[in-house]
Amino acid sequence: MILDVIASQRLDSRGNPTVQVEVRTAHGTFRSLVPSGASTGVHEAVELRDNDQSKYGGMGVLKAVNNINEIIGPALIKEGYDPQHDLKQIDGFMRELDGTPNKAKLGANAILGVSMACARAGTAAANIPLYEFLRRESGEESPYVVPVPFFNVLNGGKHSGNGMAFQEFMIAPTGARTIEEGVRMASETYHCLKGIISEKFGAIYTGIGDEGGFAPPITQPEEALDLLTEAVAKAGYTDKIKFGIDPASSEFFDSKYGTYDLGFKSIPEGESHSESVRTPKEMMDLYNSLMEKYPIPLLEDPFAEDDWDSWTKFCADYKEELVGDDLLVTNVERVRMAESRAACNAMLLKVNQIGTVTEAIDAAKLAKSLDWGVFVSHRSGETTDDFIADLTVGLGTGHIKSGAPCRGERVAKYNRLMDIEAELKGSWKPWFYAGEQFRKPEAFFIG
Ligand code: 2PG
Ligand code: MG
Repeated sequence: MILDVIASQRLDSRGNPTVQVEVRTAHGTFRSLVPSGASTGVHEAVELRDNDQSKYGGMGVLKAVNNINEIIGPALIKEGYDPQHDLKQIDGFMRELDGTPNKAKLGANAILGVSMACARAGTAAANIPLYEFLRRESGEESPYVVPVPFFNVLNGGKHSGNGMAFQEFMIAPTGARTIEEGVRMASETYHCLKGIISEKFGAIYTGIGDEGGFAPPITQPEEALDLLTEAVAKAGYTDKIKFGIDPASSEFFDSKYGTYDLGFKSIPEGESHSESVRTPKEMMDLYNSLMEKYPIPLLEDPFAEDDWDSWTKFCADYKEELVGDDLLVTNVERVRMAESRAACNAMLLKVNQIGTVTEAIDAAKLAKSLDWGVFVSHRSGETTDDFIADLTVGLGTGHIKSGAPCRGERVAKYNRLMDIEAELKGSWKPWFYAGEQFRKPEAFFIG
């Protein structure tokens, strides 16, 4: 039984307000903190902001906080839900209470905070770890999978101030045997990268972007991948660390002309675009040439959220993992649309894109049933809440991205994953580190 629900306004990793929720039951008080994106998809559930310019530049979340304290909390307590068994009903009830298709009335940031805190309350009542609770919620039965972490070590796009259009260049220790080893490999590579950047561009360029990655003065994807190649070699992990890219291309798509502007961060004054405008065909050629030259088993959002034709064309003979983020927004309806158009072969999972834990689980289950990969993700505006680490293990998705191996809100997730791995090691439970099988970890076990 829920005894109390208390929401407060706190800060996220960008220094913007976010929602904190505390749910009290007979088993204790359970807290959640809600993340927030910068390169948000237009089809995402609505994050309610106060728009009161006199406070926090309009970014306050007191409306969402009040919606919890005055509407959601009292209604949930009255219904008498039991978080241990009723998480799906709790989420469904909040959805109905909101009444809009995108949680615009009460705010997805309000609803998600309550949903996450209720999951933790249910976990405590069941006296099991959170990943175990979420595993039960999702009906997962295969062996436990410790995911491959994808570390975003070079930040561009909306996440940094350099001229790089592509948002994320990630390193993935697929050749590690455990996540503990993978984290060490990534951390060592990260420090090698810092040294290389310092040498090439000067120490002033070792400052970091929103997700803890470096943001040196580069503009071309090849420059980024060459830096990564050099850092990986210097650390001694060639062939053991692979790369992932998230251009987050919705951010530089011009829907009027159907083109992509790779110079969108440095458009000359008075102009509407830079000199680096590319057609979808040119983007496809660019991606294909990068794939040929570097080990890149994962590409996310290479095309904009509604540029369906390009997705479909590119996916047709694409062998690696093609992840839909803005395209799918963790929404079962968008996943079905993408399936019918054969637009991608993996789903990015961000809990705040859809706004409840059980809807995110449903989207992951649907994606898995289509034989797609599922890639769990943080947001660029994060908190120290490590919920998604447990979610990844609970769902057995095989991979997660949580930024660089640096900054408290990023490493909170990696540290929690190492705790989970240590716990699994000391248990009777069958488990493995996803490694090269991060796309479809079940295949590892089936053989
Ligand atoms: C993304 C994310 C997370 P944001 O595009 O995948 O890395 O960025 O949270 O800004 O949408
Ligand atoms: Mg993305």
